[in-house]
Amino acid sequence: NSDKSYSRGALIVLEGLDRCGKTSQCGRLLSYLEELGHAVELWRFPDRNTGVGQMISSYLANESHLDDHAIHLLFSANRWEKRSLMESKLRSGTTLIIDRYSFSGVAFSSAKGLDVEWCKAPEAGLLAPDLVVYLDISPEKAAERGGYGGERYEKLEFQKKVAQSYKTLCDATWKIVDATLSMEDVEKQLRQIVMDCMLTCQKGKPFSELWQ
Ligand code: 2DT
Repeated sequence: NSDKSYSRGALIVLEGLDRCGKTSQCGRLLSYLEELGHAVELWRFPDRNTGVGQMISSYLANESHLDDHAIHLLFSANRWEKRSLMESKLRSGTTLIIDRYSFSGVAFSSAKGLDVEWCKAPEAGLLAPDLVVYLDISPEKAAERGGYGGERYEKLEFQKKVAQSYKTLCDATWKIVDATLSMEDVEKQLRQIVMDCMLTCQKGKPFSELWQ
């Protein structure tokens, strides 16, 4: 039993507002860990490649309309369809870097006015991350970076609400990194935090599930 969890991979989640630099940092982290010879994969949610993911993608592109509850459950289903693969990867020693997870699910849907507890319920039983890094930037600063695409949620007024929702979700276990620092400084901090977490997991930290 303890043998199995020995040297398992780490489940690392990056969260933050649109334009916080999350996706670039995920890519940089992936290259760094690969160069060090670690088994590592970069995943993202929504995973637009599955059937459910395609429904989500067309919703985000404003090509379809769905009830707020219905789309929330699709985002959750999109994580559930990857759950068993996620667990087997981690058990086999692969570290997963995940660009958005259940916290995005709850932050974005509750920003629309859905009840937080209702939003959390379908996430219960998914694997809990070993590390959540929040790349912290104000919605105003993020908007100044430009490059909001045309997707449904990429508007300053809505991002302000999402920022509030993230604040209520954030707990003492989250690592907050100042996303307004230079790319290099953010990267440096991220590497340190991630290496610490990977070491803990290698030593046999048990898996746990959302949502406690
Ligand atoms: P990107 O593909 O640009 O990251 O944005 N979202 C994401 C939700 O509303 N619920 C979720 O569960 C997840 C994972 C955040 C996708 C958009 O979808 C939002 C931005």
